[in-house]
Amino acid sequence: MKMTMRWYGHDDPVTLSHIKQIPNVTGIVSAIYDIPVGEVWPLDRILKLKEDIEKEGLTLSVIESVPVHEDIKMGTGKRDYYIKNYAETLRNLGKAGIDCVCYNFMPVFDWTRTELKHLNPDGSNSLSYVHETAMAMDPLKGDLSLPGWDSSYTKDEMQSLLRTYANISEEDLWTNLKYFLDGVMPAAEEAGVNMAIHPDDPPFPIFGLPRVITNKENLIRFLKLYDKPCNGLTLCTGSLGVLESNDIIDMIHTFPDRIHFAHIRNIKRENECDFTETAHKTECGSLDIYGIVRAYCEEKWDGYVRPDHGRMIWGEEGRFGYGLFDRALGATYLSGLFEAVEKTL
Ligand code: DNO
Repeated sequence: MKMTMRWYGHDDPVTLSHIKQIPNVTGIVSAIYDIPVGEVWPLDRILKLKEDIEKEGLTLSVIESVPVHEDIKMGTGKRDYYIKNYAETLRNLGKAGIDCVCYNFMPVFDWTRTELKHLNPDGSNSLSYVHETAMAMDPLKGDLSLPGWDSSYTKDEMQSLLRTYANISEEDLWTNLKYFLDGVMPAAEEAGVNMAIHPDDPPFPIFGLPRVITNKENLIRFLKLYDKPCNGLTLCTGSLGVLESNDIIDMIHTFPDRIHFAHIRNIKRENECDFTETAHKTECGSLDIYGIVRAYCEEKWDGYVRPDHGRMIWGEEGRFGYGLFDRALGATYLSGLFEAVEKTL
């Protein structure tokens, strides 16, 4: 396993030199944030990002994310243009030596929470989600808590997207996903890039929008849509783990060769669909992080790992879920678990 940490670029209050000081973290997960969704990432911009990271003695390991344009997800007439651009971006990433790209296929909204500063009993803050609260929110009024990502849609754009999606069923989304895979995967394979789809977070439909990357059955269906290693997964424990019926350890044993990227974090399930993000350690939440690490080790899995959302602790302020301190604790805890399990297996 290769331990990495997400870095949001030069505007990130967490710097590369901070990250370099976390033991065992050698890889960076990042992206180019100022290129409009759907446009080609030029090779020189990718090489510059890589160089900036290498200057600090780190490696650009994973791109998270190359976002998928809504026209592709909706299957509109403009999708071929965006698919061609996406494939070109993958070719450029391959030329720069990048071998793993994370993306998602969630309509309109990426990860969604209802509270960004949920106060935990120990005085730390973390993100949380209460389904009833989410469903009472109106996406058109902009009263959603959308951490860590910027949808950049105006009210009119959002209205028009939601209107179009009203006619798109789950099956339509599957069809559009297959069309996308058929369009980009040959380029990914040729460029030596493993694509790693991120599960939907939370893993069920919200605001009436379909979501399909949600459980084992659907992951199997997804992998069969383009049945080659380059069509793989980001196995995000905190996203899939919201549903008790999702057995993460079983998923790791079912498709170890198709998991290219592991997001490992813990959550505490509060109700059927509600949860709070916790510290990474097993006892802090509902997920067996030890068992998850053990499963990866048993499979002799060698992909990229990153600690995921951290709580805000020790008075840190910053990007929700992506502060330095708790993610550094998470990385260190995970590295310790991996070392212990690997040495005793
Ligand atoms: C949240 C992240 C997601 C993820 C995208 C992948 O913290 O895990 O925003 O980057 O869904 O495209």
